[in-house]
Amino acid sequence: MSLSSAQQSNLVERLSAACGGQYPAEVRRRYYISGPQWAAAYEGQALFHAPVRTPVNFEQVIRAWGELGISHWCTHDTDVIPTPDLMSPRQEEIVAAIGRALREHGVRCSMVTCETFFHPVWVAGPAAESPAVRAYAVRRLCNTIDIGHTLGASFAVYWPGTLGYMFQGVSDETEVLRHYAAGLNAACAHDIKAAARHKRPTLKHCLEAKPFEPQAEILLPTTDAMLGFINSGLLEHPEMVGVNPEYLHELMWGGAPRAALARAILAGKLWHFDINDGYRLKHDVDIAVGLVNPLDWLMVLTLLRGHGYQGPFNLDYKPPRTTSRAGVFQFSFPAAVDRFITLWEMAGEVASDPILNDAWKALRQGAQGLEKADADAIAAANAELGTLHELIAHRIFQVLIGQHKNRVYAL
Ligand code: GLT
Ligand code: MN
Ligand code: MN
Repeated sequence: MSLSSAQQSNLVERLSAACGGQYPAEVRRRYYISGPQWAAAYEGQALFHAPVRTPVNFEQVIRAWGELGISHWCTHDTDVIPTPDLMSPRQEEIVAAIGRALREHGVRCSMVTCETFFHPVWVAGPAAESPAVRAYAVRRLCNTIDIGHTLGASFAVYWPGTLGYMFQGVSDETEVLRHYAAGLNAACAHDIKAAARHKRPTLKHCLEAKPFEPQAEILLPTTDAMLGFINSGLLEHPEMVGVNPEYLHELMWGGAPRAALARAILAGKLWHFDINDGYRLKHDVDIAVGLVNPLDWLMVLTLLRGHGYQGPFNLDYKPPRTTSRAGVFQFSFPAAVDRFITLWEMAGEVASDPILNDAWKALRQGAQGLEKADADAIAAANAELGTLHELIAHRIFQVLIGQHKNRVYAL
């Protein structure tokens, strides 16, 4: 028996009532969650994939965020302004219309980002050999900053995309990185003036790394590389520049996202965070947060809670191609938001769990009175305490599945 299109929609509606997100919009609005224009508008296209969903515009996305309780919206310049209209009177009209839509639907713009990877002008990257390309890149960066201030954004994100190469020897890596730094320096200098003009603080400029794609080799492939670059001496305003790690991008190179985030926290540079999920050493599949690695996500959020992370959680995931246009708003985004909120609250339970706190405290204290002891004596005195490592892992799994609150299973 085949289901008609209307029957299929009814079925999806019925099932998404059970698993498509349950929290009221007012609850969702308490969290600093942002939804990107490009994520909602993604039509399913890729190198081997034709688009499967119809286009949506910023009015539709901002309205959906308002209804769902996704408090913030963010965008690339060209997600909303066609390239030929950038820096033209048409841009002003579009930006004004975005401002009206945000006000009407009670959504705020958190972040703007400059697309420096899609249009043919960027074939040789945003820091290309050609001075004309680089001068154009600077105009685009400055323009994006102006749009950000006009819309009330606090962050600018830079994913350098094609900053890398297909063939060695075409360019000198040190020179490309100097060019890239010059672009950021121009952006920061412009921001200082733009912020004064708008009587606002400067934006927080956040670098986002991705280890593979769209070049064969990437010059700044990890968040650690970005942190090194910020402190390389090439930036004129390193204090204005931080990082926007993406969970999956750290996993893609085989790293531990929680450890990468810890290093950014220590550097005082964890300002913005792209939340999603996926698999190690694979493509940038941008699956919704927690669908692949829920335990790891619980631990990531425990770390961020413990360090008082205050920045946005940006839903940089792509609803899969198999999800219909209606499904994107009906359950894909609400379910992702609610899973994030659930994991965040569970992270609070991990942090305050009495059993875990007993174990952590005992481990931190360690065996006492061993100031003058030798290696064997120290090892022997701590031998039983080491057992707590595994116990902690068992307990955290219990929190993940609700057993710490006496959830039981049919046996
Ligand atoms: C692109 C990339 C994302 C970045 C976006 C911001 S563009 O989709 O894969 O991870 O966050 O430029
Ligand atoms: Mn991202
Ligand atoms: Mn990604």
